[in-house]
Amino acid sequence: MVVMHDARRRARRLVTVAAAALLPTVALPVTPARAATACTVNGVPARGPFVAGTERGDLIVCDAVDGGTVVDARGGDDTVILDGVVRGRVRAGSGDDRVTLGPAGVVEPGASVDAQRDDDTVDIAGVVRGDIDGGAQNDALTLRATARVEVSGAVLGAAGNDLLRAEPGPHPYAGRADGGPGADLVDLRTTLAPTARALGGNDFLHAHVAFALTDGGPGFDICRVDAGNRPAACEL
Ligand SMILES: [Ca+2]
Ligand SMILES: [Ca+2]
Ligand SMILES: [Ca+2]
Repeated sequence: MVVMHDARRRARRLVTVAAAALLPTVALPVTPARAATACTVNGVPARGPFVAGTERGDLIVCDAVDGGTVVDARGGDDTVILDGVVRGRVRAGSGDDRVTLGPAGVVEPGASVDAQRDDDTVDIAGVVRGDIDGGAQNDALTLRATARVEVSGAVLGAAGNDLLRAEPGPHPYAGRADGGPGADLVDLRTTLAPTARALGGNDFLHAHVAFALTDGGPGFDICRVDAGNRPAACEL
């Protein structure tokens, strides 16, 4: 029996070697190298997979956040600057934080940037394909003229009375803009692409040109659309 098994194993090995020899020598497509996490925390380089601030106010700057990485500024009033591709998760923690997605910043699908608790300021000048969230309490989220929110992207006020404003720019807003619970001011001074969804709770909703759905949703909503599709579910 042992001899039989050995013979079979040897035969199998021979077949494997032969198959490998027959493989064409064409170059297989190479997936582009992903940038490894590259951040600094108060000037000290940090490479992940967990980039942590302290319970005090920190300055965290990232040129790349890889898919397996969590960046957590923790407590304190932190400044978080994202100036490259974000594939992982970024959290600003409690405290009144300032989170910036610079012009070279990209939040990829599945990635998230969450300012979390307290009154945060979120400034967006880059590309949004994932989620950017103000977190609980009263946040101010501003999309600069260079910002581009694609169909998979979402900018969310979440709980609290939030201000979500988009400055006029060349890229139509194609994703979701949602004040979430609370009395929000959603002021989109840009064009909404047909794929866009502008939603509110008890809100003031404004869209400059809407080829999309502007939906007051439940609650008392005041809606203004300068041109394009009329808003839905608005009380005023
Ligand atoms: Ca901190
Ligand atoms: Ca916060
Ligand atoms: Ca809200």
